[in-house]
Amino acid sequence: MGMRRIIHGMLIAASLAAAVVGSFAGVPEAAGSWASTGSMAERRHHHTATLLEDGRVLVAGGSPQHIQYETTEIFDLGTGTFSPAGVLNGPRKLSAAVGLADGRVLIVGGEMGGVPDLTVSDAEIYDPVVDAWTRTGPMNERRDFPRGVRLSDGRVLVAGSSDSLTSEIFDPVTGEWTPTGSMNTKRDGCTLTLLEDGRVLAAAGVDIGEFDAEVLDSAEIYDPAAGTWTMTGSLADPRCQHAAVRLEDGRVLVAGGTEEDTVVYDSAEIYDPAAGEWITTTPMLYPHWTLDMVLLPDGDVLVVGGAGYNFWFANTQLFHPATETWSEAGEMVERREYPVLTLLQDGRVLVTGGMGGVSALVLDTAEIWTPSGPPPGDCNGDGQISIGEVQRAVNMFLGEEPVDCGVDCDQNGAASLGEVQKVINGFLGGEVSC
Ligand SMILES: [Ca+2]
Ligand SMILES: [Ca+2]
Repeated sequence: MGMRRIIHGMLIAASLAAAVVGSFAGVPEAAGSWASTGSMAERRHHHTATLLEDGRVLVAGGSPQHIQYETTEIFDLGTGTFSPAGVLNGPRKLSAAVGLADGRVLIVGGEMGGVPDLTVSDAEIYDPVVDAWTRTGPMNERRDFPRGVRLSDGRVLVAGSSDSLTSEIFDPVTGEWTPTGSMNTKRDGCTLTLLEDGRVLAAAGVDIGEFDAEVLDSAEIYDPAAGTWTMTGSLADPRCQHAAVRLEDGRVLVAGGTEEDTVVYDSAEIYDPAAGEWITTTPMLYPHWTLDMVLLPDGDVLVVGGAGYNFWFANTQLFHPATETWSEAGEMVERREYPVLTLLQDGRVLVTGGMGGVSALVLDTAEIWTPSGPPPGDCNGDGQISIGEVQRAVNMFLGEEPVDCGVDCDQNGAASLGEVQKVINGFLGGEVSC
C-alpha cells in the first residue's frame, strides 16, 4: 500500500472522527444490557435463587407482601421460561439457600409467616433428580435471617440471627447439624464469604438489642479447623443491607448498604485476608442498598440494587478490580430493590423478583444481563481502540485489507461506514459493542 493511500485513509479516519465527535456525547456506553425474560408464576422478594448443575436456576420461597410461599420454580435458560418445581414442606422467606457438592440444594431458616413472623429452625433439601424437597435435620437455633456458605470440605456453615451469637454446621452426608463456635457479636444481616484458605469472613450487620439496634463496622473470621470466630480488622463504615463478593485475587469486596434508613452508601471497601485489614476503594457510581452482586467470569463484579427507602433503582454497575474503578452496566427494564442475582453458566446474569416496578409492588418479572462483546475493531484484544486500529478499520472500509477484528458487526462480509464509526466511537473512549 502506497504512502498516498495511507495518508488518504488517515484523512478519512480524521474526518470521520471529527464528524462523530459532535454526536458522541462522551458518555460511555454501558458494558452490557438487560432484557426481560419469562416471568415467574409468583411475585417474590426475600426469595432464594440457586444455580443447579444442569444450568437451570431454582427459585424458592419468598413473599409478595405479608404471606410466604412454599412454592418453588425453575428457570430454564434454553426456553427463557419458569416452570413450577417441587413444593417446600413449609412456607418461608428470608431463608439461606446453598448449593451442595452433590447437586442438591439446602435451604435453611427464615420466616414462615404469622403475626409476628415465626422464625424457623427448619431445613429442607431439594433433589433436582426427583424434583422434590425433603426435610432434613432441623438447626439447633431458630434463625430469622441466616447466612450460609459451603465450606471447602462440602459441609455448610450457617450463622447470623437477630437473637443469637451461635453458628452451626450441616453435614450433607449425615443430614445433621452440629453447633460450632459462637460469634463475638450478634450480626443480623451480615455477609458471609468463603476465603481462599477455607476460612469464612462475616462482615458488618446489625446487633439487635432489646431496646435498640447497632449497625456494625466490625468483622470476624471463622476458622473451620479450630471451630472458632476471631475478630479481624474493622470496616470504615458501619453497614447493613450491604453485599459482599470474593474477588479473583482472594480479597473481598463489600459495597453499599446503610447505617440508617435515611442514608444509603455509595462507599465500597476491600478486605485483604493476608493483612486482616480493610481498605476503602473507589465509591460506586450510585448509592445502593438491598443490593446483590456477582463475580463475573472476567473478574469484574456486577452490582444491582435499590437506592433508598421507597426508591427503586434500575441503574446497574460494574466494578473492575484491576483498576478499582466502576462503570455503567446498563439499566434494567424494571427498577427493583432486593433483587436476587444468579450467574448463569454462559456468563450472563439472571435477576429475579425484588420490589419496585412502577407501583412499588413485589415483582414476578425476571431479566437477563448480557455483557458486551469486545469492542468492534479491537485487533489486539486489549479492550481499547488505538488510532492504528481505526486506520485498519478504514482500510477494511476502503477494501485495502480483509474485513476482520470484529469490525463487520452485521457479518455481511463488508465494513460499512456505520461499522467504521463504531470503531471510532471506541477510539473516542466509548464502550461500544456491535
Ligand atoms: Ca486494541
Ligand atoms: Ca458489515
